[in-house]
This record gives sequence, structure tokens and C-alpha cells, in this order.
Amino acid sequence: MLPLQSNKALVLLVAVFISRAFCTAAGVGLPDASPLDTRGHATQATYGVSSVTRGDDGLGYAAQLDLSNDPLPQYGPSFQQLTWQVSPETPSRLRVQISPTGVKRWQVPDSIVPRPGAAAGLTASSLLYDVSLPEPGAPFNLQVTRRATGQTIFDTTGHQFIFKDQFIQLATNVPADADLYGLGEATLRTGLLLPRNGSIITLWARDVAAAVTDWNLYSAHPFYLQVNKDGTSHGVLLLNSNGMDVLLNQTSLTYRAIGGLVELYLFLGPTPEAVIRQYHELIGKTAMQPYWALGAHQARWGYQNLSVFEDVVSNYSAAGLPLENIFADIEYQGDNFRTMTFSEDRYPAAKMKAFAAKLHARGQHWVPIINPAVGAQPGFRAFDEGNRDDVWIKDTSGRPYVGQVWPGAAVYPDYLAAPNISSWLQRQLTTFYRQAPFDGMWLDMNEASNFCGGQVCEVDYSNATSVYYLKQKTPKDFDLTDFFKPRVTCWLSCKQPAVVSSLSSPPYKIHNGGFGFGRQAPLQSGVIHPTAVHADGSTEYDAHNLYGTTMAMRFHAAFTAITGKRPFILSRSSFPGAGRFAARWTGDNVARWDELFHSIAGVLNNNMWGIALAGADICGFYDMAPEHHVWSAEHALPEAEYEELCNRWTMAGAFYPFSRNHLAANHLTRAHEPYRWQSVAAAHRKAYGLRYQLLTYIYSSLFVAHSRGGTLARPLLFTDSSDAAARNATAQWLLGEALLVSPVITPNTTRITPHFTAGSWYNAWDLTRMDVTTGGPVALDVPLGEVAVHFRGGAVIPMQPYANVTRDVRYAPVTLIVTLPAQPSSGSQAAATAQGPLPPHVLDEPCAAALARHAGQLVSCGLLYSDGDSLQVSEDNTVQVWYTAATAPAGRSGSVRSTVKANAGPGSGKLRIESLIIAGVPTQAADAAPTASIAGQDVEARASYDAATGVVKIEGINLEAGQAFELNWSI
Ligand code: MIG
Repeated sequence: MLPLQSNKALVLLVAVFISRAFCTAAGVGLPDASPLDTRGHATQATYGVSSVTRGDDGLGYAAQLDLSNDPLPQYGPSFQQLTWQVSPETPSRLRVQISPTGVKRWQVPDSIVPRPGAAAGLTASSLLYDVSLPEPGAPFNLQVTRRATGQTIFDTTGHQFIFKDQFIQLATNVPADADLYGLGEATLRTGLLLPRNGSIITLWARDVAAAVTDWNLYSAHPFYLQVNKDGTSHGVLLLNSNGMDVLLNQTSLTYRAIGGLVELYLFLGPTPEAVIRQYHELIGKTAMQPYWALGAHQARWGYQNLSVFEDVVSNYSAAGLPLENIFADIEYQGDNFRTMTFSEDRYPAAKMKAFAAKLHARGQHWVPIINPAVGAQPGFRAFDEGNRDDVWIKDTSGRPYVGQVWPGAAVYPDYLAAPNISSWLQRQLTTFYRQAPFDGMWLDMNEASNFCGGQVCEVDYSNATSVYYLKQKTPKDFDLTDFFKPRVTCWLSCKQPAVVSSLSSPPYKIHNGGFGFGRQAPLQSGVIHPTAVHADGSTEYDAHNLYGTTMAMRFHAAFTAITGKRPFILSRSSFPGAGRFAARWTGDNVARWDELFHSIAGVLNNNMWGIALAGADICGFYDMAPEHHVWSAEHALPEAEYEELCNRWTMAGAFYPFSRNHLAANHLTRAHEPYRWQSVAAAHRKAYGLRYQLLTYIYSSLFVAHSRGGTLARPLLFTDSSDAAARNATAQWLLGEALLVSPVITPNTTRITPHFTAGSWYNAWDLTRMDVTTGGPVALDVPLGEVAVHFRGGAVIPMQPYANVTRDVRYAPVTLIVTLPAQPSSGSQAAATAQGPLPPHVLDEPCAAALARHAGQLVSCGLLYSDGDSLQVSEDNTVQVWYTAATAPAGRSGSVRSTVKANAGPGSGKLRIESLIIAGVPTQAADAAPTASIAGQDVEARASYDAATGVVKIEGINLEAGQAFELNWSI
């Protein structure tokens, strides 16, 4: 058993926290991966079925389980009786709950994931799955199969199911030739693909740099997507917020949770995107973000005063680079890092207000960082009012729990349950907002991070060898080298309780990563102590993984109430459901080539988790080998390679859903804003040039995810999950249905061989067509300063002229790009299976209908969406127009039709379709002269054909987007 942290360990912990001693090397692999082989006692069933009751509707059942054999006594006794409920909820979603009979257990609250229950009118014949019915006297076994094929969805056969107070084990068989994705948060060397060699993914939210591989990081997501060899896919969520290990090997997946209960959801797909939509249907769909959030962002820890901050913005404009938003990091805060205050020395509120007004006038934005902890400093308003309003998490003595973060000794708002938390927060945020209106909130450290601490702590200045940033004024110039390096020490005095709580030291140790502990850190390491309690009586032991999500939820509500505006919230920690409120960045990475690769998995995982607006710190947060905490050339990439990496990363990152260049303070990294190098500035200009032309396309794609569930950025394999090689092509991603990004992620490389799934693909820079008959690698030349971006065939993509701020693109005239697919539509419902390449938007009704209607034709489909950042979006305040194009296979004629689903909001009447491009038209006679006409409209459309590129261009349309039209063309 691990001892409780001694004071010595506390000091060590903090020291290494600051030094970022990244223990990724030897010794931190996978210690003691299997205290128990889950198959080891296959014949000894743990529970037997004593009775079964079928549901009235004939759909589900409830069974009683009796303990028959109690293995692993070292983890405590098993519950004697369990109630097992199997509840079909929709044709594609099944819920299974197992909980001790008559015992109240912690369960993820409805405020985090509102439970929808079973859909009305659900019938047995509509279910995509079968569940084996247990028989009294038989051992417990859960077997769920896909009705259409008999494939296994979840199958506990051969594994021991164990349910103790602090140890729940549930395992399922997984075919060796299936692939798994989605559990996290962890940075894996395999990228997106989950390794299955006895690996353990641990879920316990931690402030550990994302650059540390294998360890549990900021978020906790007990969800996985399984893609079978034939491409059929399903998803599994164990909705449980307790600390957890998930063991992965060739043939099984085992959950080991240290509390809560079994609340399992299965999603039948069968395509990967369908699985993700069904998952989001349950946990809540991704927030609709303000349009500007799609622009280019810049941040740095250590813009030491407002004038430096302002210079960054000017440097961007001087270099002619787009900059939409700048983040203010912790240095804007008042002395002792008082939350939601301005430093009168460095960022005086009045001057910040004037600067904010200047930014806003230019169509730019700014967003401050906010840490959860509140400095325990009498006289500090947020602290005093929080005491009065009783909003803090409590320790086991019933007093506010004291930890230590940037403010020094600090208390933590109980965002989960304190009755007055909303009014307290709204008051603090209002005061802050009035000083200098901001456009969003960047929520950091909300795991919640605690630099040092124990079960019951008090501020103890005498205990500190240095109280530098508590006692002294924050240095005016914010010289971080002196400020952080040797100075941070705990000045808490923590009592060692007489009896060690089972909450701080549960019998089963999850593989919690912690500096100085490898993967055997105690639960309390770096976080609020697990014994701390919330106002509803729940403990941090149970609710810890929810902290970031509850914080995002409360800030979302408070910002909305104060401003009436759609919030932009960037959160570091998340749990299922967080995407309803927040965007995410992937945390502290490093300027290394492998980290550019890892960043892609981070973005894709967040999208599977329902957090569409995700991105990594472009070009790395740190730029040195991470075990060195003061920057030195010796441990970092050579200058030229650093520049090359930033060039490549900028061009890749320009296509992250959330696109931000961010970096650590100057003692930890060299500067890397894009204007620092001419080559990187040029790369930035080029890549964002394309991104900004595609803003409406990206926004429309976000709207689909927001309204239907599903991803904005998605793995290439989602276009054809039966393509085995695509399943590990995770150095690439699609943004929306139709844009594939294939970045260069290795040094000194100008020729790459990214994967392409079967179909037609179009170089986004010149619209030249490439046909791929069977999925495979394609060699591309990509010199430095360029990036491979392709459109998928079968899409309609709105494009607009470039401008330096998103405001000036938003309602600019639209050109629709129609990309012809490789194959005519088969007319059948392709979405129902996962066999072969899927057309873009096949899950969206207007496109599915067009594919059915135009069998034998080349069908292309896409959406144009526009709104005015309203709080709720509906058909009364948005423009939603679907475009379907049907083209004769020989490419001699075709039609493009718009279906107007909504025509309201500021885009209505403003947005116009100016021209149309049909790309990939099979070669016609060189002098071919196309004609085009629009039925019923007085429009003189002019058509031309470029034989070299295969592009038919139709100009002079100039119709309002909300005006339905049908255009016919022929050559
Ligand atoms: O311990 O606010 O991940 O983005 O710049 C470091 C300073 C605290 C960690 C965040 C990073 C941010 C930094 N923060």
C-alpha cells in the first residue's frame, strides 16, 4: 500500500510539477499490468441468476444476482445481491445497469448527463440487437449481438464479473482483428489506435503534461468505438465517473472502476459516424460555437504586460496575418493571482477595456484565462463572498478544503453542488466583465489541479521555505525565470489523519500517473483530496472526474446570463457531456515531430467525445526536451528544424477545428508566433487563406454535429471503415464530411504517401481530380510551405473570398464547389451498412434522399448554414440550405438544386450564391461550350469549361441563398 504523502513527498511533488520532470522513459511503462488475468478463474462464476422479470413491454428485463464465489478478497468483500436491468432505449441504444440491491450508490448525476430513458413507442422488432435472456440458476453472463449479422457487441463470457464497494470489474471479449478507439485521456504512441498489448488506460483527471505518453491526463472518457474487420462498428460507454483502469489486450477489454456502479450503454452504429451520433444523442451534442471561434487564435503564457500583449496583435497585422482572438494568460491577474481581477501594474483594467474596444472595432476578440481555485486571502472579494455564500468544497473537518495553486493557498468552488454557486459565480464574473468585456473564457487547471496538499490543510507560512508569490508582490515585469524556478514551495500544513481513509487509499490501485510515483501515484497526488466533500454529500473520490465539466457548465450559464451572448469556453478537463459547454485544447505538448502526430489523435478523440472544437497548441507548448525546466539550446531542436517544425505544424494546425498557436513562458520555450519567421508567416498566410475561405463550410459542419451529434474532425476511416489500412491512417483527418488534411509530420520530408480511401479526391488548391479505386497510399509532393488538403468527391462545399477577420467573410458572396463522386449512386440506403466507401452526408436526410432519388447518377450533396450567434438556434434564426447535385455519369449534363430548410437570421437576404463550380467533369471536347439556366429565375448564368482541370464554372448567378433554385447545365 502506498503511504500517504509525507510533507517531504509534497515538496518533491511540487518541485517536479514545476520542473515538469517527464518520466516517460524506462520504468514508467506498464508496471504489474495484470494483478489478475480476468480469464484466470473462468469456471468460477461469481454471481448466479436467482430470478428474472421481463419488462411489461416485452423489451427488457430485470434479474437478481446472488453471489456464488467471492474472488480477490484483498479488494474487500463482494456485494451479496445485485440487481441487473437490461433496458432497450432506442433501436440502436441499449442500457444495462448493475447495482447492489437495496444499496444507494454514487452515479453520474443527471446534471452532467441527463438520462433520456427509453424512446416512446419502441418495439422489439425495431431493435438492431439481441440480448440473451438469463435463466434462473445460470451464472451471470451478458451477451449482446448484432441482430443482422450475429456479431458480438458485448460478451462477458469467460470473464469474472466482480462487484465490491471499491472494485468493479467488467470485461468483454473483443475479436483480435477488431480495432478500438476513444478511451482517454492519454497520449499514446500509437496515435488514435488503442494499443492492446496488456496496456492500461487510466481515467483520473490529472494536471500532467499531454506530452507524457500513456499516463492519465486532464480528462476522463470511458467510451470506446470498436470497428470490426468487416467495417461494422459499435460503441460502448461505461457511464461511471470513478477512478478507473481499462485493460486492453488482444482478445478482451476490462473495466476496473473503484466505485459507482455499472451503467453501460451500447451503440449499434453500424457505421463509425452513426455510432458517434448515437453516443452524442445520449451525452449531449457539441455546443454551437460563435462563428469567430473558428478564426486564428494566439496565446502565450508570459506576455508580461498589456503593451507586450498589444504588440502581439500589431505584429500580426503588420505581417498581414489573420488573427481573430488573443488569449490573456495568468499574468493579467491581480497580485497573488486573484481570480477574475486585473493587475493594476501589468494589465490595468481601464487600459484593458480600451484595448478590448479597439479589438472589437476591428472584428477581433480576447479571452482571459480563469483558474478554478480562489486565493484564500481575507479581504479578497471572491474569497470573502464565497465564505459568506458557503460555496467551497469542504474537507473532512467540515471547513473549506485548502489546496495550493497559482494563487498560493486556495479554496475550490463547489461547481457541482453548492446551492449558491451560480449566484456567487455570476456576481464575480459580472464585476470582472464590467471592467473589460471579454469574448469567452479559458478554463485552465480544472482537473482540479492542486500543487500540494493533503486531507485537511491550513495555511502555514512558517512551513514554507519561501512564500515568494504569496508575500511579495508579483514582479512588475513578470520575469518568470526568477519567479517560478526555485521558489514554489508548499506553505500548507496538513494533518495526517489517525485512520487512513479508504477513499484516499482504496485497496485496488488504479494506474494513476504522478511525478515521482510512476504509474502508482496515490489518488490525491496533484488534485483535491478524495475525501473532500461537496454540498450534496458526494466526495471528490466519486466526483473528481467531473470537476472541469461542472466548471464549464456554470461558466456557460453565467456568461450567458450576463451577456446574452453565445459563450466560447475553452476547458482543459472534460467528462462525457462537457461538449455541450466547452471547446478543448489538448494541453501541454512539446515542439517535437512525434507531438505533431499525437496532436491529431487528441483532436479526433475530442470529437468522438462530443467536443467538436478541439485543437492542440500549434508548434508545441514547450520547445525543449521536457525534463529540462529552464530553456537551453542544448536540449531543444536546432533553430532551423524548429522553424521547419513550426512551418509544418502551422499548416496542419490551420485545419484543427480549434486553431491556436500557444506556448509556455520564456524560461520554458523559444517564441514561435508565426510572424517570427518569414517562412512560417508565409505558411500561415497560405493555410489560413484556405481555412478562411472555408469558414462557412466548417461552420456548417459544426452545425451538423451540434444538431445531429457526430464529429467535426473525424478519422479518415469514417469514410470507409471496411478499408483495413484506413483504420490506422491516423496522421490524417477530415474536417467535416468533405475536407481531408494530410500533413507532413516528419523532418526534412517533401514526399509523403498518405492514405486515401476509395473514391474521387480533389486537390483543394487547384481542384485537380484524383481517382482511387481501392484504398491505399498515394505519393504526393509537398514542399515546405505547402500542405496536402483534398476535397472528397460527392460533396457540395461553400467557399467565400478571404478576409483577415471572420466578420468580413461571414456574409460574403458564396461559390459552391460541386465535387463529382467516382461512382454513380446505387440508390440503396448506403448508410445502413458499413461495407465500402460512404458518400458524404449519407446520414443526413436531404442527402440520403438525393442518393436514393438519383440512382445511376453522380450525386453530390452539402449544406450551407449561417446564423448570428444566437443563444439557441432554430429554423427561426438561421439559414439552412441543402444543395444536391445530380450529374450524368459521362459528365455532359447535370442539375444543382437547393432545398431551403430555414431562411432567417442575419444571413437571410445577405448571403448570396454568386457562382458554381463543378469539379471533376470527365474530359470533353476542347471546344466544349456549356450552357446553364436556372428554372423560373431571371438570371443570366454564364458557363465555361476548362478542359485542363475538368472544371465547369457557372457565373452570374447572384441569387439569395434562401431563394430555392434549380440550375441545369449541359455541354
Ligand atoms: O501550470 O497558465 O495548460 O496552457 O499557459 C501551468 C499557464 C498553467 C497550464 C496550461 C497552459 C497555460 C499555463 N497553465
